[in-house]
Amino acid sequence: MDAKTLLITGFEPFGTEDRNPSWEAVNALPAQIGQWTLTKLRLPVEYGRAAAIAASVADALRPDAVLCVGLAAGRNEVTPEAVGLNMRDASIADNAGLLCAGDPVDPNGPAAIFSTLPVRAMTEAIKAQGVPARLSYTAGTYVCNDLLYSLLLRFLDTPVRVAFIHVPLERTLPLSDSIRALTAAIEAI
Ligand code: PCA
Repeated sequence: MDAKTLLITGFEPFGTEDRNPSWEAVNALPAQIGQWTLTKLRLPVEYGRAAAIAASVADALRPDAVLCVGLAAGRNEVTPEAVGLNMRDASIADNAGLLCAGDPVDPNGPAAIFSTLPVRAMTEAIKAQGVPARLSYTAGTYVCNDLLYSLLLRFLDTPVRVAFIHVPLERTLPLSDSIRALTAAIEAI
């Protein structure tokens, strides 16, 4: 099996939560999963800046794939995301205080871009581990979607494939299940 490089990102805490299970789960992963060597990156919950940091690390690392992970507080399943949307719209500001109401991520970009990793197979692999999962058709319109859309646009027509997985709160799904889900998803890439 060919050795492959994965850039995997999680987010710092935001809103009313003082921990973000996306980073806690990413940080707990081993350095190697199957054929994948992982580089882990913790991102700020800021429109634009999270994607700029991830893109600059990816430019230096030249990974085969970028897998971003975030918290979806209202969900009780692990949800790989099928699509990134060209919209910023949320009732809460980002961690830099920026509030967005229907703004584009990129005024010149397409309305939406499909994920370029096999999100359906990743969803099935998570379910096969006994962890609740569902393929999601919206990553929301906050910073997670901003990151997904920006990276999909940045690496469109390049060999670098991109996807995003939302995990629930730790009081909804134990962190150990989110860690198992991410491991299964990476093995399914
Ligand atoms: N979840 C937020 C942003 C950071 C995170 O972990 C979201 O779903 O947009």
